[in-house]
Amino acid sequence: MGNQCLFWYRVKRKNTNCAHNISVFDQGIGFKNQWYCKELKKVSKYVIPMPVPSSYNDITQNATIRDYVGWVWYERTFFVPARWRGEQRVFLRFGSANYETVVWINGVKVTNHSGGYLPFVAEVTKQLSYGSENKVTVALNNTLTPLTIPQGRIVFPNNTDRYPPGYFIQEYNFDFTNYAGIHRPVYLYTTPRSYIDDVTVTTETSEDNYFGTIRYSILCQGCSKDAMLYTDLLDEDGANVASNFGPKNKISFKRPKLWWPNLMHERPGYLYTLKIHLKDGDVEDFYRLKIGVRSLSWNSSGIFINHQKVYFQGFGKHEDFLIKGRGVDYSLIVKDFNLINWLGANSFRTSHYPYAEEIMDFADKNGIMVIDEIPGVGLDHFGADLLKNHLEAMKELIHRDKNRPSVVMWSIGNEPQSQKPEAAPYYSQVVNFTKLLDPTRPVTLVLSRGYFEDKAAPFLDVICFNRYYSWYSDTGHLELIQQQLLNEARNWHNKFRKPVMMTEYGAGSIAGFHSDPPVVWTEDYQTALMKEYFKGFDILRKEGFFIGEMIWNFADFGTPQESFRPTACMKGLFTRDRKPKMAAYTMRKRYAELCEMTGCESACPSNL
Ligand code: GCB
Repeated sequence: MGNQCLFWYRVKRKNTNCAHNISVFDQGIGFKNQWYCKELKKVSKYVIPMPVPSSYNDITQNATIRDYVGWVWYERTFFVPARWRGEQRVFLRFGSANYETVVWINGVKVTNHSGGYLPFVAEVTKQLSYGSENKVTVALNNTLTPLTIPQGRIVFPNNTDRYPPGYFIQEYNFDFTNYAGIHRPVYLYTTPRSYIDDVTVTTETSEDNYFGTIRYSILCQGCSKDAMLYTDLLDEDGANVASNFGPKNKISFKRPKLWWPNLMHERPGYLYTLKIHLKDGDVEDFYRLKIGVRSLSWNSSGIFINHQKVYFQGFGKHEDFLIKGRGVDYSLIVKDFNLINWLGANSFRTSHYPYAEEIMDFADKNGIMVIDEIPGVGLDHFGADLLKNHLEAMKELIHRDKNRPSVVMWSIGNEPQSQKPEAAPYYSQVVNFTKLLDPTRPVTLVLSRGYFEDKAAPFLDVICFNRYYSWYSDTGHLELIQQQLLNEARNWHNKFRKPVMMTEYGAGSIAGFHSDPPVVWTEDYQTALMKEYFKGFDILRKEGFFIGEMIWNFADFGTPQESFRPTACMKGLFTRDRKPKMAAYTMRKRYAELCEMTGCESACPSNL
């Protein structure tokens, strides 16, 4: 099955004037009537073509589909060649689908998954018909509840004067559109009977970076005890650098070509290939994994890569674009990395959920450091059931991204109600669990409550905080930014003795709006505000504990309709369709100057 395939898609019920007066209680109809055993177009006339990968929200002219909450059904047929029968195993893999997914092959349930942003896979060897047509059916539900990650709730207003019976709304604690659909590629792939299922790699370098060490551990499925594993390390030209064997071992070698972040070296993002060869009787399997050799460490005032202190200059992003919503778009990925380079950034945060693997591959290759965040955004209560789902999401994320050199920090969430006493045991458990799975990376949680009330900071390695001085507070008063920024950043550090970075600051601007002196929503105000922050950042950086600045946001992005949002969140350096605002030029200049101050001079844009 190709990855740009066309699914047939059906919403449970056709258009009513408002999406929200569909009752949530009769949404089991597709399950009750076993739609997975039928052809969708035979059970309903409301079947429309729907691309995959894509969000379904903005594909049609129908506001009901845009705002739909509940189960939708996808199906498509595909041909499996006869030569696939027999000696191999076949798997079906979804890059992601938001949020609850159930999958059938030829009417037989093969898997279900909760969570909107991480992959899931099912073995389908036995369910497929070889040498003939097959059918995959997917039921997908985007409803967010107090137990999903992220949280949401379905609210039934009880004012019958204002709302019809059964009317409900989906609420959630974040401002980006909760796009729904099969967002990432769907693949059918094969493996031999016994195969290499997983590899875990960690790397380190000696103090002087003269020696590099790669430790690996290989998980083999279906292998006999006589199975042999051979590992070769290949450089970017395919030349063999070193070899070893066995399921768990290390490779040490001299003069490694290190993985450096952009701006810290003239050749950032160097990747080796770890080529693993399994030989189990007459069965052979090969697995090629791109790896970067780097060391990563941290202390109370900084993060160090290859023993050099890092200063983050980047932004928060979103997976967001016109028409496709959150669907993977290869052209957009390459465009965004061109813009990241043009800006002279060295990092971004995957606000507020894990991004597609295709994006992460580019970050690895381009030396862009990533703060890898799970969708724990805006959590406002902290029970055991939620914790279970939170840990599961963490586990899936680390499983997916553990070998990526670009991932330099795990973020276990964004802006929770961390002043609540229950936040302390909750986040202490999430941090402990994360460290158990991966002790090699620092852990953060992006905070928005005050340093004086926050209960989660003691467990974190790095304090990341978001603040909108002179935008959400003291609107229009640019003259207050420096004082407020300096006080708050210093207080975080003085109280917790950890490195501090600002992961969100910014202002909305409507491209083309200007005024002098600046007023809010103009491009002039957005840039004037940024320049005030820059002054504060420069002072803080010299104090030693302040390790980075990430503006909100890389580009404007889609939000639910709100009277204070002029069609989207407008805090982007770029418009939603990637046209630079004044702020993009201001940032480009800032990042070039910062590189001269903190980066490797010969790697700065002006010297390349
Ligand atoms: C925040 C959130 C981010 C929002 C931003 C805003 O603090 O973390 O998701 O988009 O504010 O623009 O309000």
